[in-house]
Order: sequence, then C-alpha cells, then structure tokens
Amino acid sequence: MSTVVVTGTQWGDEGKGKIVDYLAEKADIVVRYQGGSNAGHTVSVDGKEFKQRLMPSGMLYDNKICVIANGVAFDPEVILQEMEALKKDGYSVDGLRISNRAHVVMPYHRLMDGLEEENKGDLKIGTTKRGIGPCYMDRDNRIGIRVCDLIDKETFSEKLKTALDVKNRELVKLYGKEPLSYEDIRTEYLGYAEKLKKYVIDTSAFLNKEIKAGKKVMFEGAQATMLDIDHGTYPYVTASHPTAGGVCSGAGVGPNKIDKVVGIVKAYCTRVGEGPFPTEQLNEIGDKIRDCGHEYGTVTGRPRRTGWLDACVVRYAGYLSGIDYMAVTRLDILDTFDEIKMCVAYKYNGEILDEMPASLKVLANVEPVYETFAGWKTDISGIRKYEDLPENARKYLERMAQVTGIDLGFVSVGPNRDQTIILH
Ligand code: 2SA
Ligand code: GDP
Ligand code: MG
Repeated sequence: MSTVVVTGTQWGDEGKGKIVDYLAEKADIVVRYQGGSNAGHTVSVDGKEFKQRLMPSGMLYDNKICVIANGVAFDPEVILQEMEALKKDGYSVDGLRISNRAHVVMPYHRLMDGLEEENKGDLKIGTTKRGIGPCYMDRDNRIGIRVCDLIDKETFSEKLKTALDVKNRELVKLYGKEPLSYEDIRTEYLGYAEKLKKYVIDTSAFLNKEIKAGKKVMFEGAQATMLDIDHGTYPYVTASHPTAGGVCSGAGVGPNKIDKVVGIVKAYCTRVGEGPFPTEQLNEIGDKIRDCGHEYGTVTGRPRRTGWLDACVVRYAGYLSGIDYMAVTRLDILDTFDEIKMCVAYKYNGEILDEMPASLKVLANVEPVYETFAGWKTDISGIRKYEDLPENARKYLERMAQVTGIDLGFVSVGPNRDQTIILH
C-alpha cells in the first residue's frame, strides 16, 4: 500500500473507524477529506472505546501524522475537545495538521442547521445539527471563513463582521430570533485560533510532497456513498462527497496518486435520518438487528434504522468509487440469525432495474428481490482465518462478492483490531 482510500458503501456507520485504525498501523499519514463533526467513528483499543468525530482515526497510534484537509467542515471547538480527551488518555496530538484552506464551522451554522430542519417540517433531512450543511453553503456562497482567516486576527475580525451581518439579518427576519453577539464570537474563536495555529499548514502541498517521497497515506472517508451530495439519495444526503472522488478536491491530490480503494460494507444495513431505504425491516427482524448490533448514532444517540444487506447499493458504490476490495464488517452480529437475506436486485412495476434509480419516488417504491441464506448459528468472533469461518458464512460472503462484482479483502468479526480476517 502507498495510498489507500477507505470509503463507506452504504449509509454510514459501516465501521470505517475500526478498519481505518486497523490499516493505519501500516500508514504514515491518515487524512480526513470531507464531512466534519457529523461523523462518529468508533475505534476499540484493548477493550476501550474511542469515539472520534473530527480527529482522524489514526491518532490512536504513536508517530502518525493525522491531517484534517481542506474539504473538511472544521469545528475548532470539537477538535480542541477531542485533543484534550486524547491527551487525558495519554496520547500525543503533536501529529495533527490542519489545512489552512478548510472552512470553519461557526456558531450560526449550528444554529441554522437546527432552524432549517424545524422549518422543513415533514420534509426535514434528519441532520446531525452540527452545522455541516450551512458551513458548506457559506463556502459555496463564497462568504465562508477559512482556517487561514481564523488565525489572522485582522482578517477574521473583518470576515466575521460581514458574515454575521448577513446571518443576524436572517436570524431576526426569517426566524424571529435574537441576533448573535459579534464580540462574543470573536473572542471565543480568536481563543481557539491561538490554541490551534501551530497545527495549521498547507496540507495539500504537504501531502503531495510526502506521497512523492514514498510515504504511505490513508484517506479516511466519513458518512458514505448513499449520503453523497451528488450520488446519494438526494436531498436526504450530507453536503459533501464521501465517495473516493472526494479525495481529489477534499485533500488536493490528483487521481493518479490513489493506489487502492477499500469499500466498507456492513454485513447488513443501517441508516440514520430520513430518506428511502429499500431493505428496511420495520418489524421484529429490524429490532433484532438493532438490539444485537447496538445500532444507535455515535454522535446523536439516535436509534438507527435497520435492514438486510442491499447488494444493489454496494454494487453502485463499487463503480462510483472504483472499489478494489470490500472490508465486510459486523458479520458477527448475524451469528444468532436462523436465516439471513440479501437484496440482489430491484423490481419496479414488475421489471428488474439495471441501475440505481435517481428518482426517490422510484427508489422508495422498488421491490427488493431477496435471496435467503441459512444462518451459521455459531460465535465467529474468535475466528481469524477465512477457511475457519462456518460454511454458511462463507456462502453469504461469496455471494456478496459475486453480486457486487467486488473482491473480498477483509472480514471483521468484532470491534477490536485483532478481530480481523485478511483475504488478500
Ligand atoms: P448532516 O448532519 O447534514 O451531515 O446530515 C445529513 C444526512 O447525513 C446523515 N449523516 C450520518 N449518517 C450516519 N452516521 C453519521 N454519523 C453519526 C454516527 C451520526 C449520529 O456515526 O452515528 O450520531 O447520529 C452521519 N452524519 C451525517 C444524517 O443522518 C442525515 O441523513
Ligand atoms: P463508522 O462511522 O463507519 O466508523 O462506524 P461507527 O463507529 O459509527 O459504528 C460502527 C460500530 O461497530 C462501532 O461501535 C465499532 O466499534 C463497531 N464495529 C466495527 N467493526 C465491527 C465488527 O466487525 N463487529 C462488531 N461487533 N462491531 C464492530
Ligand atoms: Mg459513524
């Protein structure tokens, strides 16, 4: 491996944190390239759980450089909290590098995220309310504040004034709220800038130099394919590009610098937030998946929606991101099921669909075509070799590879680093 992208193939929470942490052992640099503190990546080290929202999952090793690249919606308050928590647990954060071009999440972004959701009523997206969408909106509207502005007192003071004038007008006129205080925000954010400025660099220049020098770089996707702003179930998506293509713009590296793409596939499927989910099980099967898998939001604690694996979604993710290998996670969660289903195609108006429908009206009304597999009814969490997996588990995995057209690279049978089976 010299550069590898790790991307989610479903609706997030596939276990990207665990696989990034596992692969990070061999990497020199781990990079977040999109999203922000809406992510919730869990890493278990020696039985202790770390939940990272913004910090790259490589931080739990010594001597790794962890980069927050330009494509990230950067919340200084959250990163400082995460740095403190890591330091308390005895980890060094000296390897952190923050892009001078990343856009800063401001208090009005978090506020607007909540207000816009309320305003949408039944059409709400179910966001994490971390200000991610509004931060990217300001970037695209060209009134955003970047990290290079934050660490320059004069520029920050001017930019904040301009942006806050606009935001306060909206808050008062559109939402009937009190305006936010310029002085309070200025003081708070200049305090963050003071603490963070020593970590700020031009991360794309840095990454390109390091790649040229032969360093091993891993790009850690957050959220997932079906939440991609262009390719996901729009408008029920996040405001960035979790697909592998997002690395090029989000970290400032050329496509010819990417060697391998690993797609993370949860052995079943979950979604948080609104929007269509063809294989959702609103019944005792869905409840059992949620109970066995403890499927609750890492950031918000929301119960996740649950269902069977949708191989149509994984196949779609495969070509969108050019996935070389799948890392199938949480196979152990299915240990007690008598039978397991996999959606292998969609039917709409009696016809098999060849491609993922763009229209949500169609996607919400497709009929999943299921294949049924006998369960293995064995605890697989201690297995470390593929051939030692029960035959029924291997049949399920091999059919998954066949239907999606993607090779199996890893199978994860538990949250810990060592609970990983390597196939290639
Ligand atoms: P946002 O906040 O603007 O990005 O929300 C837009 C949609 O994207 C979904 N989304 C997520 N889906 C799964 N996991 C995410 N991270 C956390 C986790 C979520 C949590 O790891 O559990 O704690 O609830 C994540 N982040 C964004 C979101 O549900 C909306 O559908
Ligand atoms: P991410 O957002 O994709 O990083 O995933 P989350 O951290 O939100 O959710 C995945 C959860 O599954 C975390 O609690 C992980 O510790 C856990 N996990 C990852 N892989 C496995 C696995 O193979 N088996 C089990 N039982 N848990 C796993
Ligand atoms: Mg998550």
